[in-house]
This record gives sequence, structure tokens and C-alpha cells, in this order.
Amino acid sequence: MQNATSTPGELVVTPEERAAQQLAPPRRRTAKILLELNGYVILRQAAGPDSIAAAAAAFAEVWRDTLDAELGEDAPPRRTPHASAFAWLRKRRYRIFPALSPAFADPWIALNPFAVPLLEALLGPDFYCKFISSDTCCDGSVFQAPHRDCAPSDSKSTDLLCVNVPLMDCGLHNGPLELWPGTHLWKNFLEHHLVWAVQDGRNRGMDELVTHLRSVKVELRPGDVLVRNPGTWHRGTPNPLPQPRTMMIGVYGSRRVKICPYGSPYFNVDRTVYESLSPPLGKRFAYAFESADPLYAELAEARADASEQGVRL
Ligand SMILES: O=C(O)CCC(=O)C(=O)O
Repeated sequence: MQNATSTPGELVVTPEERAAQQLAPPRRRTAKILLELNGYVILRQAAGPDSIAAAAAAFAEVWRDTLDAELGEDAPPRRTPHASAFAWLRKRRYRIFPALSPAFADPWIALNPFAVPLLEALLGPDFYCKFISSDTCCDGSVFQAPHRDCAPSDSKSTDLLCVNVPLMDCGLHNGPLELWPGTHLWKNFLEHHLVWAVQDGRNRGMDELVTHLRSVKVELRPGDVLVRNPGTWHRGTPNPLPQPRTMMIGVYGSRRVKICPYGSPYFNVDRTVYESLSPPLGKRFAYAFESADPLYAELAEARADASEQGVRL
């Protein structure tokens, strides 16, 4: 059994597991416990580097289209000129939601086989996909404020999970994601006068506090997978290189709680795309298109916004 770790919270996938596209059951249990306690787990070498070739090529096209959109800082999400994505820009960090063409609807990106058992175990078998997006940081990007992506809740269960799949080497040299293990469990922010939601501005309370806490800078290579709780404090760090650094992120939710307002499934999927998705992936977006689904009503505002931008619903 492979036990060697170089980053805390990391499991190196064995050749047998890679061939089976899943962790052996005892190691799946370990991964689930790490995710629950640390708020993240890294699965190393879960696939060969070719796993991301098609998505990386597709992303290069989307990136050109995004640059052509000439996005303004702090502007609301915009459809790119060739409709390959919705995107926004904050302090040299682009958030890009690609239309789910086959390269992005690929299971490695949109429904990662190593992540799915963890999503099912923690979110429930009927979890939905909130969106697939990319985190792309460019030269001139700065430290984000340490933040959570979702409000702390009273729920004892895990209600939202993110799956990061790098489309290139995302190392210490080009702006790694930094995480503070276990902080998803720290829910009593307000009584300490701390604010959790500032991402792209300064947040002196959090900036100062984290200088006293141990963090992990996550290096990811093609074929690695990071599953994390978006409540785990984290921040983007500066990318000093002229090449943008890109990793994909899928966000998945549990039906136990209300849908988190950040992002929109309609940035990825219109009705035509929805009808083209494979059954396993289509099932995860059904809540956004099937009016009989109990969650459908919660997306009324997102649907109104999307329809204003010409999305076919
Ligand atoms: O791009 C990154 O490394 C992190 C970005 C991030 O955490 C965010 O925008 O919430």
C-alpha cells in the first residue's frame, strides 16, 4: 500500500487504482475522513497527463474568446463574443464558465470518477452540479484575502464540495492555491468580528490571523485531483509569469440545503447542451431544466438573468 506523502492530506493513487479509476475501499474511507477533517484531499497521479489534453486545447480557444471580450474589472458576468463561455475579471483573476462542449463535459473534468464516490458519500447520491468553471490567474494578480466561498451554516453535514482539476502544471512558481486545513469547521466568525466573504480586496482581520496559522500551498499537476470543502479558508496567490495559470473547478451541492447563490449552471449549459449531455452528467444538471425537480424553483432569478443574456432555457 502506498503511504508516502509529500503534501499533508495527499494520497498517491496506485497503478491498480488508476486502472480501475477508483480508490480501493479502505483508501476511499481515508480520503473521505481527510476531506471531512482537513477540508480537502489531494489525489495524486489519478490519471496520466493526457487526461486533460482535450480540455486544455478547448480551453485555449475559450481563453482567446475571453480576451476578445475585453472584460472590465468588477463588471458583471458577460457572455464572450463567440459564446464559448461566461466570464468575469477581478484583479487579474478570470473566472470563466465554459459552455459544456464535449471536451469540458468529459468525465475527467465535469464528473471526476475519483471524486464522485466522495461527493455521493458526503453530499448524498442525488447531488447536483452547480457549475463548472475555471480559475485563471495572470501576471499582476495579487494575494486574495483568505476567504470561504460560502456562508458558514449550522448544518453538521457537508453541503457543498469543489473538485479542482489542473489543466497544466499549477505549482509554487505560478500562483498556487493556499489552504488552511480544518478551517471549514471554524464557524464562529462573527463573534470574533471576522468577515469571511472578502476575496479580491483586503481583509485585515483575516490577513493578520492567518500569519499565525499553518497553511498548505497546493501544487497540482495534470492527472492530479483536489477535492475540497469551499468553506475551508483559502486564497489565490500571485502568478508572476506571463502565462496564465488555469485549473478547472466543479462545484457540487447537496439537496439538503438551499442552493448557494454563487455562479450559475446556465453559464455552462443551455437547453441544447443539456439535451446533449451523457445521462450521468445530465442527471446532475436536471434540477436546472426539469420544472418538476424540487430545486428548479430556487433558480428562478438565475433563469431570468440567463434569459436576458440570450441563453436558451
Ligand atoms: O485561483 C486560485 O488559485 C484561487 C481562486 C479562488 O479561490 C477564488 O477566486 O475564490
